[in-house]
Amino acid sequence: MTQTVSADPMIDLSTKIRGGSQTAIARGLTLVERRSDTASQLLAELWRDSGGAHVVGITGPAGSGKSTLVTEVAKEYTERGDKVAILAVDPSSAYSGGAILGDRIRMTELAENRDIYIRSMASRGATGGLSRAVLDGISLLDAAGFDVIILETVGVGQAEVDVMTVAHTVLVVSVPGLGDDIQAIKAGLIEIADIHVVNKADRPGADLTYKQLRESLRLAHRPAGAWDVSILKTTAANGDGVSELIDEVTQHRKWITEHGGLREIEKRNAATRIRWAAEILIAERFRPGVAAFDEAVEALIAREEDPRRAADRLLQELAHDTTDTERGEQ
Ligand SMILES: Nc1nc2c(ncn2[C@@H]2O[C@H](COP(=O)(O)OP(=O)(O)OP(=O)(O)O)[C@@H](O)[C@H]2O)c(=O)[nH]1
Ligand SMILES: [Mg+2]
Repeated sequence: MTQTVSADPMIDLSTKIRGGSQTAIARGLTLVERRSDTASQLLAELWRDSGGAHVVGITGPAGSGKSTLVTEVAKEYTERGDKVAILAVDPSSAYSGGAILGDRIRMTELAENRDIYIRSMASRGATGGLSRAVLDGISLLDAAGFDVIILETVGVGQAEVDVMTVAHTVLVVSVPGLGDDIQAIKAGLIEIADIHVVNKADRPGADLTYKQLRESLRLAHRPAGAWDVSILKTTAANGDGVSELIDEVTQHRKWITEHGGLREIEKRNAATRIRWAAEILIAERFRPGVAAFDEAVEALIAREEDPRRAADRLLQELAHDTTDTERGEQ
């Protein structure tokens, strides 16, 4: 049924996205970013076809070479036969100018490569809103057939940590010479890394940064049987270490697949999706102007009903409505 082309524009768009059309993907991501109603319909169409991609998150301080590294990583993946999507996320609109500039340069470099798709997503206010757009964006790109989706965030802060929770493998980039301490440790990023990358390994001090990271990992409490967090050196500027980094990401993917970690992330993401979908359903019905809701408001004021009972009753009515709608559609 999902394969049929119909008059429904969302089914039509989802078919094109599944076929890998870059124009359709861009349109879909714009809908997702705007969080429009049509985006939910589109994602419903695509849901069954998503779930196969490996999501790699990459974060680290500004200027550490994330974009350069991601570009090299993406190119190397395509040489290995994989299709790669890059989602550059900017949780803080204050930095978006720089990110957009960097991405323009990169987009030009990668424009020739049909196996790489690149897109920026900026914050539209609420952090929660951004996480949602990111998760939906990932599902869309996944359904579009990308094998690897790289999620890149600018800067180091709580918003980056939040965004990274959706990734299967998290890379944290450090660079030599940013001070006595490693930025990642200061920013509390050490806990979220599956793989540490010391980029700009061509610069003096790379060995010291490496040793500091190794020491902090040694001191960190690691639960028994947990993934052995690795530290790799790269020089994104010339591609050194990129191949080894991809091997390590592949190794991590294999490890979490075998040890239940992947399933844990999938469970967490699925739970989030259901809660979000429920929130949308409720927000649509639990608002002034919806007859049943207005009646409940009056009943509460008249002390004929208590809030909990009213909410319960409205939820049950909502459940009946939804079931009816679904039957009607089939
Ligand atoms: N020497 C050296 N310079 C590098 C390396 N990787 C990146 N750079 C340079 O570092 C600068 C910043 O690189 P970006 O890739 O834009 O860094 P970023 O982390 O994406 O920066 P933001 O998006 O602003 O956070 C650029 O001038 C790069 O050319 C490297 O391995 N060695
Ligand atoms: Mg960048």
